[in-house]
Amino acid sequence: MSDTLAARGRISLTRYLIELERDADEGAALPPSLRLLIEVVARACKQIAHEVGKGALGGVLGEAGTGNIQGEAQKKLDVIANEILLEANEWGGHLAAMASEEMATVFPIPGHYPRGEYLLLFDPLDGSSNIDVNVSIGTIFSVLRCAEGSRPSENDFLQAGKLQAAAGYAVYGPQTQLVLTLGHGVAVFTLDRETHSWILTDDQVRIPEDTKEFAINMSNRRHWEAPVTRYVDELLAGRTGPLGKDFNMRWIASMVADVHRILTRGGVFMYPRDAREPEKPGKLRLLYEANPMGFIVEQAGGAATDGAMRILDIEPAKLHQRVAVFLGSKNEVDRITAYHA
Ligand code: AHM
Ligand code: MG
Repeated sequence: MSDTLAARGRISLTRYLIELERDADEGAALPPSLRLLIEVVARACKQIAHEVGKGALGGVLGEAGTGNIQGEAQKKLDVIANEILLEANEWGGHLAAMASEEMATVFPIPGHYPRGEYLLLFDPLDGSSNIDVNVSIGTIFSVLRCAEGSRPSENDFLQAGKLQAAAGYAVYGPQTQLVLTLGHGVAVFTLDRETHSWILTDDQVRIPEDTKEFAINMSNRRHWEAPVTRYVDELLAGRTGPLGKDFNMRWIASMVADVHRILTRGGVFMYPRDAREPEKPGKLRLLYEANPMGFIVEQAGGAATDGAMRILDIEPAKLHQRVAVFLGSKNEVDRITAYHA
């Protein structure tokens, strides 16, 4: 730990990014407009954290009374967080357009603001079912480059996850943390609630290759496909089964919180496709959830697949495309992927 950047003193997110911007050595310097983008998203996440923290006192709990494109009922905080991210990001000149899990179509930057070279995608409030019960929730974001030229359309967003310029999430839990990758590892910042600044607390995040912990919503067992049932049965068989060791289970029902635990101490997260909605391959969204989380997990030494292929290699066909997700400790993700073969 003593050799990490985080251990060398209080390094703010701004300083961390400025140092990456100056880092011309490896030809991998962070472009100033991408730095601005990350700073703006991080500032918006602080504002969302503030709204989340108000709870019943701020009237932010409960249903919004509207539905999103996925046919899911929106919570008030889904809508509030979406608005915060749009307002924070529309005027800075760093973006060409945005897309959100909570909006039917893409949001082009209004014509009276300068247009930048990036596309921002987000799940403004992940883990919505946990809002009202005061369990960790988060914001997930992904950054793509935009082809130059005409007004961006949905097509511009349909890029494989391996092309992401950056990805991250904020987790609103006992601590508020921001996890970020720019393609050179994963850094974690903790919100200092006294100074309201993001301070680097880990820049050497590594997911152990082996694990004894898994995460899946077991209530869907009867709807799973055979490889998933086989694998989970083996996990449950523990020491006396083919895997030869006991496994523990956690399921928070906030992907951000489950992934955050896996980044911290390892584990395997699964949201398989199942027979409940046969036309939809899984619950989670490729562009707002699976791609950014897949990028982060790989950058921390883990793996992410849909059972058949690497998440980051999937060519998206639709903005709100869904996908099966297996991610986390490499050896277990490899095993479940092999079971699908
Ligand atoms: P959301 O973005 O509407 O909150 O939905 C995504 C969430 C994930 O965070 C979580 O892993 C999953 O849905 C939980 O689903 P379930 O309630 O089926 O267990
Ligand atoms: Mg979500």
